Amino acid sequence: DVYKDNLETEVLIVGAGFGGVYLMHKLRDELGFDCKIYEAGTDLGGIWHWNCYPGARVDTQVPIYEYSIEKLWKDWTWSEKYPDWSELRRYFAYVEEKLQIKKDTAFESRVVGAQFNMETQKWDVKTQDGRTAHAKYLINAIGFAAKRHFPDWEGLDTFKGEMYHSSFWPESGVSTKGKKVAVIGTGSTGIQIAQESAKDAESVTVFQRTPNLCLPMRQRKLTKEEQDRDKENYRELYKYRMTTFAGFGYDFADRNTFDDSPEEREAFFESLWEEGGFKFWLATYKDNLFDRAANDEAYKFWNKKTRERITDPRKRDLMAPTKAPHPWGTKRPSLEQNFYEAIDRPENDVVDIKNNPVKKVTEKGIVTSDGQEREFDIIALATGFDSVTGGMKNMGLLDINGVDLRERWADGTYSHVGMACADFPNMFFLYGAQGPTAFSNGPSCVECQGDWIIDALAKLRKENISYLNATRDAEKAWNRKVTELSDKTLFPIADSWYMGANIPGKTREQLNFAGGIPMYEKECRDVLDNNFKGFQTQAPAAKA
Ligand code: NA7
Repeated sequence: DVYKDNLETEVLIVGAGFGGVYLMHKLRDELGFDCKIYEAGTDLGGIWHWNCYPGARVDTQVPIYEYSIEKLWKDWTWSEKYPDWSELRRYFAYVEEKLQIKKDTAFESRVVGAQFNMETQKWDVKTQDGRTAHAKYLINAIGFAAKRHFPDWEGLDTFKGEMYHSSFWPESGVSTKGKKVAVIGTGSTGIQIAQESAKDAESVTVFQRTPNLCLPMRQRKLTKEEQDRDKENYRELYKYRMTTFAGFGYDFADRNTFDDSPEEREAFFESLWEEGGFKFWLATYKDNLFDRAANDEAYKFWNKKTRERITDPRKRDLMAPTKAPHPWGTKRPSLEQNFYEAIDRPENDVVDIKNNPVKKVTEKGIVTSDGQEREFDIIALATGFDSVTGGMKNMGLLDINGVDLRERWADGTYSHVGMACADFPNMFFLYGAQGPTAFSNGPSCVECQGDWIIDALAKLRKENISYLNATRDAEKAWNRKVTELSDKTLFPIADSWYMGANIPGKTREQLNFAGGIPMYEKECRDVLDNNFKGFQTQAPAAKA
């Protein structure tokens, strides 16, 4: 019984999203490990279990955004190129049908504490409702958005209308029909909520601190016939996916911005724009994220294309300012469908809370610093997450000396290859700090890191190694590598969650590996091929 107190297991995985389900399947079904999952929610799906706000959908196209496991893609058919949350939940139900993950998963089991016990050589793990588990290996597969972020505005809890954080949207749905809707934040989530609500709301008001430099999604229906035909190439496609920088179905062009004449450049940008999705970001000139002058060309193109779509001059200057708020693509662009046209309509609005910040929330609505009160029926908080590190810092992980990871990472983030931490022996994590996380397609990233963890466990078993602990030196070296890679790019210029700059007081540093999936994979393989380079493989007691 996976819910019992004092659960004993070889591997305990925390989280049943893309990462946790992949690990469970491979470790249990292919390698014969005894595996259990603790999941805080009530179903599989990770972020797609939590996300059900209006318009929630993935902005990476299928079949790139799915498992490469053949028995999962063979007979599965999507209805749209960019599926919404309900279809992604159906996909996870199908995954369950094929893989039977749930029989080894304890839901409503939020981990609130864990420490490696040097005597038993096992992890002791505690859940919020007081159960314990003991496992030789602990794997955190909690995603990069496990800790919500709320604004610290005065009066936030006095609002009498409906107010929800995007990842805590009521399952039963919230009707926006005929309502006055406020959307706080312009990340991917805020853009999706705003454009969806604008279909039937009386008005939608977007509170914008930084404009999102959105790209056209070019959503379309997919037929079964075309998918069946394309499936002949899926094996090749999934192999190719791992050779690209971001684990996508395409990669950067092999030339720089100024290798092309202005006319060629315009035509190239135009073709990427027409194809839609992230092409303008991830299939563009290879110097786009490295060279400011090159990047300015991309911004100019984006700016011209977007300004054309907004007729109201004030809204145009706010949502698509002539001067770039940050280098193009250094904050995550959202894929939109008709966002600009929707907000341009007279009943809708955008409020500049960079220059006119929110002063307080009242029973009726939101007051900005200029004293104006706007009244709303619904406030959607699309203010994001303490991304990448917040989740793991919030689960009571203690190192072998009793120090909480929260303190270990207080002034900077340290890991070995973005999957292990010093003095957290036999613990791994994926889709988190210092991995390719934010710069890659989720399923590609978890398969790349998951395969490494799986191979590491198999090697430990084969070589009879019972204790694996990253060294502090290895962590320092990895931190340096992550920083150096990022410093060559334009990413550090922007105040983004990539840089930890979205949370007040959080250390500003690059939280993601910016070298791309192939380079990352090579670094990680090097560790395995060289006898766990950067790890101690004997417990201190055993040494004595
Ligand atoms: P994001 O991308 O972190 O966006 C959060 C937005 O909320 C962003 O526009 C922030 O403005 C804004 N924000 C955050 N705190 C405040 C306060 N206190 N006041 C005003 N505005 C605020 O989160 P999402 O949920 O949209 O997306 C998360 C990821 O999930 C996304 O990138 C995809 O990978 C999927 P800012 O830009 O910092 O000025």
